[in-house]
Amino acid sequence: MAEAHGPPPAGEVDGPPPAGEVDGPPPAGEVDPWASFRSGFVSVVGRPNVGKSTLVNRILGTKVTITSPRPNTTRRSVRGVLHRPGLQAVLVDTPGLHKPRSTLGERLNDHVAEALDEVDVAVAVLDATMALGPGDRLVLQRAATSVAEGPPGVPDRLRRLLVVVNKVDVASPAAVLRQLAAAASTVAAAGVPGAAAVGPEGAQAAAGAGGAREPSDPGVEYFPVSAVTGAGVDAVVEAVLARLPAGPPYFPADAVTDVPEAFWVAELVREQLLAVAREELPHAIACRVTEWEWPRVRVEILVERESQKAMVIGRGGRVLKEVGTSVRRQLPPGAYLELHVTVERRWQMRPDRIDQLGY
Ligand SMILES: Nc1nc2c(ncn2[C@@H]2O[C@H](COP(=O)(O)OP(=O)(O)OP(=O)(O)O)[C@@H](O)[C@H]2O)c(=O)[nH]1
Ligand SMILES: [Mg+2]
Repeated sequence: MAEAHGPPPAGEVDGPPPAGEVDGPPPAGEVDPWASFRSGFVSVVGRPNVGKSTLVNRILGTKVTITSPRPNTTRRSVRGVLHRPGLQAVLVDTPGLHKPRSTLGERLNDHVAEALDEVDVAVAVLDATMALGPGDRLVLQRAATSVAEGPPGVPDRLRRLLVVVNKVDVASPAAVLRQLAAAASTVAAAGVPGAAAVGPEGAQAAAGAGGAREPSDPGVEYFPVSAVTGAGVDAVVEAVLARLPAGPPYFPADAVTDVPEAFWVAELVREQLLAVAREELPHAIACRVTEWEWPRVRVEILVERESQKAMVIGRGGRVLKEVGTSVRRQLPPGAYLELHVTVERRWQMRPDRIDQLGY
């Protein structure tokens, strides 16, 4: 990536202003400027490594969240804002829901639960190349329950669940069909009110051009897509936008993400390290900006063992050097990165350390 994508400089976006307060409420008697505006939070959930972050970046057309072939790459919810005339969708990329083996893992799952709380649209992502497993079923169940729970009085609440079968570029059509059908049966079996109307036939209909469903089916829609090639993604975007409820913009018109610049730089460093990492190393790595005197930025890289430190540095510092070069390419010109590797045993078990890292 040749130019800096992603968030604006630190401090410019401090998260969304309270609903309705973007330009202040209209004085009594005046027309509400946001009366016909529609907006909402769209949480993208799924097992680790199914392609959630790749999909979010693809939908936004810019990189706001890091991706890698390693599971549990995303460690906190990242919000990216999709602007359309009269519409604003806040896409929430979440960590992969998994069986936690550390305090960090529990924290990641907590982020998923939070993102599904009071969500406007839930996008459950599955990997077409892997048979539907217990983890996927849990994701579908949680997402279906979440959209079915609220808000009260909204008809067709399950319409707010979109199921995406991703990686169709590397899966056989038969595998894609199987996954769509398995997802639909799971949703139907989830015991969520309204879900029974969705059957495998609805999912089979969806296997054609993106997002088709039975005309009589009031519920969930299914989308075969490739987040990498972009195939089928437009249909997901259309479906998301069509489901946004009435509401004011949550972010200013020029906001792309709520990720602070310092966190973003640390994430870019971690992304490059994940690209070269092996075995147990991905989970052991954490990055944090410890000094920010732009253009000089100091990033601390945490690992859990001396042997991992050696891997991250590489022979003669080769790995660190490559990482620095790749990250600098994605930052504004002139950035000077200082990368320091520190060993800290069991940091993944320490809530205070996890807080400090921003996960
Ligand atoms: N072939 C193919 N690969 C994909 C597709 N989408 C994502 N990937 C790859 O799958 C891997 C995981 O992608 P991510 O977007 O990081 O997955 P994630 O679901 O965000 O993973 P976690 O953050 O770990 O939960 C990366 O190597 C991606 O390049 C796709 O549509 N096709
Ligand atoms: Mg991710």
